[in-house]
Amino acid sequence: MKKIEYPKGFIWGAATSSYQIEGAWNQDGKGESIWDAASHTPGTIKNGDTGDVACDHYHRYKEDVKLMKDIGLKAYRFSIAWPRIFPLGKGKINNKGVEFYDNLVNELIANDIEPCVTLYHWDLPSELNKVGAWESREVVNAFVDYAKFMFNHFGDRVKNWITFNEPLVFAVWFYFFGIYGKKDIASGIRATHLVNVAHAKAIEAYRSSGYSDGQIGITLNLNSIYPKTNSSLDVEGAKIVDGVINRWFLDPVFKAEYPSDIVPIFEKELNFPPIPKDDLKILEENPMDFIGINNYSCTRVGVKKPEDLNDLGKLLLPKRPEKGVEVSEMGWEVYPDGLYDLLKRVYNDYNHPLIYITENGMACKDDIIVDNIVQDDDRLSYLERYFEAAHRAISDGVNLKGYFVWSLMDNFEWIEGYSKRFGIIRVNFETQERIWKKSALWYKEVIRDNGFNMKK
Ligand code: GCO
Repeated sequence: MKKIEYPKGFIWGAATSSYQIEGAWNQDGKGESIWDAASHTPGTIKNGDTGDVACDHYHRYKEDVKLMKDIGLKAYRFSIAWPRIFPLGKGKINNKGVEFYDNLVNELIANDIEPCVTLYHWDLPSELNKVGAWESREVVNAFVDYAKFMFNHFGDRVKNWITFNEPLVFAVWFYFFGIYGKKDIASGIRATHLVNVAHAKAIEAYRSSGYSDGQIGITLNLNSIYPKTNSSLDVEGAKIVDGVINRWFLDPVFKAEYPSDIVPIFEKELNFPPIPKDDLKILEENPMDFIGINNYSCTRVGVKKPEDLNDLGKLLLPKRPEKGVEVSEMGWEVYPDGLYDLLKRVYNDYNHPLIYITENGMACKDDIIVDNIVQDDDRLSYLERYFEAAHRAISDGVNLKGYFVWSLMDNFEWIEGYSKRFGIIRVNFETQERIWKKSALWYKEVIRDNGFNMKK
């Protein structure tokens, strides 16, 4: 048994996002988002599921905050549905939507739970999709106006802000899969740059909002990338994949530049245009306070033929792990050392930033309920091992200040609908009953003791 203790004041939290839990998709003046539109399009989501009701958190937020309090959470990461605040993306404000988040934030604070707000977790107002989504500077400006409103209205109570959640997913994969209405990866790669501009401009707006006692950052989904073998093809392939999924997102927000080995590939393959110098200047002048990392797994790259190195699609498309490898229900490899390597790497390569793990967790089969407790031993074991990996990184000097488990409760898992459960609290989607899982009971003890005894 190994005793693991975290630094004093370590922030233990849990995370969710608006579309995945709120429901009330068209209530109290909320506008339509691209996820309302997608889930209402037959054939898009598994089993025809939608987020129309989801966890009904919009009506049950008090009960949910009480659960957070019972678990002992120090912080709660959630996102704002932009079309609840600005139904058309810009212009007229919807006061009822603002009121909902006022109530939620006040309820959290009354329970000593620190609110951590993500401004954008994918539910773009549909009206802004009509003007070009993330390929359009009009949308960048609308985002900055929305952010300004949020800082001014909530800045007195909210001290932790995240501009964007996972640009790789919403600015690349969504274009690839057609969530904005067209399937075009080149558009997606171009969009990543405008997302970075929007991020930097939002930071600029935050700094001039007068609330200088808070912090603002971005959340990236990052993975450790490993070549399958030591062959030069695998090593070269892993370097390109790392460039595209990690450095392409880290370099601009930390160094105001794009990776020099990837730019020529994108220029050649995807017609990526030259980046305006003024945009890089905005990034340079508006550094962030912290980096949020979402990590669940790792990526292994094997390349068979030299010409495959030029085939981005082939290199990047996720492959099933080899037989015998431990995987989650999503098919993602369980590899805690990947998180350890990642934390060390980001810390060392990007000038020792302040880091939060803003998401980590596991989907697993957890249907067995004994004495009203869900028996999710696999998730508990996963969390224990990932927590230990994070602790090892802290012991090595990494400035990791907090850990947000994904997710507080089972919810709408995007195109997987309700078929995958990530919660530490079970949601019965028929009755909306919340049921504790073993992992939540264990997490409660970890938070209470600020550590745990590692079984192995
Ligand atoms: C993401 C999102 C979450 C997911 C979670 C599990 O990473 O896709 O931030 O909304 O639900 O990661 O897939």
